[in-house]
Amino acid sequence: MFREGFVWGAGSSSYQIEGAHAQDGRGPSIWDTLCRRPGAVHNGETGDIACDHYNRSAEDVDVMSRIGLSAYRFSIAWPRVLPLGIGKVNEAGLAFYDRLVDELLRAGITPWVTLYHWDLPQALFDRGGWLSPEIPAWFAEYTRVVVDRLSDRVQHWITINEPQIFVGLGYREGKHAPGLKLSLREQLAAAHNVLLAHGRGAQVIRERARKPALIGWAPVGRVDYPVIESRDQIEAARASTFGITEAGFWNNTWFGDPVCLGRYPEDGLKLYGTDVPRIAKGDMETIHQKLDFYGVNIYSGAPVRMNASGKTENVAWSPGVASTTMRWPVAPKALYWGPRFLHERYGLPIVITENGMANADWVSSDGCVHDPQRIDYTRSYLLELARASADGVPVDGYFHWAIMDNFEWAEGYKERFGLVHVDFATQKRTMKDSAYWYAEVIRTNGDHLSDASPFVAAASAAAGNATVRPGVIEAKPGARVPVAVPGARA
Ligand code: IFM
Repeated sequence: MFREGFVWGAGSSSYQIEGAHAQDGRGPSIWDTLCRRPGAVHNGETGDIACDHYNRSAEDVDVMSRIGLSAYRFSIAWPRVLPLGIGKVNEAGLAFYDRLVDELLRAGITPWVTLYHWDLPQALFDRGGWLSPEIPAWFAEYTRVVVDRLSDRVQHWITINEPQIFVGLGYREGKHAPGLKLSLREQLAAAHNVLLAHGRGAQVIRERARKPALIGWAPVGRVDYPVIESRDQIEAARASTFGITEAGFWNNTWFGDPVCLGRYPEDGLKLYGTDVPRIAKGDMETIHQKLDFYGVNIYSGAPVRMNASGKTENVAWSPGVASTTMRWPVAPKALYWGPRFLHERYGLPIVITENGMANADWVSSDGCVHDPQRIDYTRSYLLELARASADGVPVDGYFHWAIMDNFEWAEGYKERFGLVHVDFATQKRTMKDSAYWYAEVIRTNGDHLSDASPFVAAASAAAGNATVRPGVIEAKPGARVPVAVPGARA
């Protein structure tokens, strides 16, 4: 179903789980600032404490080990390492990531490091943030500090997470940090600087990494998929997936084409017109660095159909369609068509860097967290990913979002995405049924997906009935298949 050595992971990001916002010299980020703006975040919640992962990483790695993860994706907090964004390095901050990497490696879990997952140092925002032409150089300096420290052990690097979202929600809609509503011209200038930062970061990793580096990024993937899988309907869905039809950022190609093809897409250039930023000589070469995998975050998708007059239209969801507590429709086919379209356009192996769902989970009276919806969601998405793999798409890995419940940005703590439940009052971790189920999927390299009614078994495993799923709870890190190197296939 999945090739040997497939990477089975889960992910997180620094501001969403670390807490310890003022500990050991960490500087403030734009999210610390936004959280203090009245009305910006649900219930006025903040990431000050979050999952307190900064002080509990050993316990958290232990849980990852029990699930049997072959890889863990986490991000580095730029302001923890460089409190002012550039200049003086905070040794205690770097030492935290040193420890975390060592703990992971000891547990047989491969670290996948994301350099930027939205917590820009406030000091850099005060100097212009993503609008400053200096930010690619700032990002290169930060990357150098991290790579020099961790690349003797870390080989998997993700430069930037979801540029579409942090530029779109942060600089266009004002819902995410830094909470701005700027003109399209300014939004596009910020986006161009993000792309340049990605390129500079990739260059630094390639030049300085002490072990062979595997570099990718993690944009979000908008997926329009065909309801009828005929040749012309597939082409219509592909065109729609890659088209830029509105002056926002909910698209793939404004970001993916420069990174992978070295040019902005024609339809975007036409639509954005005079708002397109000045492209200096050498910019596109900087942005267009060789990547080893195309990471992509996919949660949902949209069914489309070409009508009799040749126009592609969205097919309306039926009333009451299955959806998550974020109200994102459950659309497993996105995990077939997304990877396939992206691989066919960009020619890179695919890694699903995020996929998962928010659910109304709580600790039941039996002490377990029963989340059959998450099991069903993940199972149906993974079956589609397996289909993509069987059809020849080189899919190298899957990272469930998230390893544990965490701070869901403007939604605060009300949306739970984790495989592991976190009681934010006590910091108690409880593996959800889905974590036991995922452990079995990992242990069988996906064969367990063919069990069409895994819910009862997962619940029993959660309740400690080890006879139902022997080996799951006690799964030892050393017993798993070694992590494959994406791209090595060629
Ligand atoms: O929690 C976020 C993550 O930080 C970025 N991708 C989407 C997730 C769910 O909204």
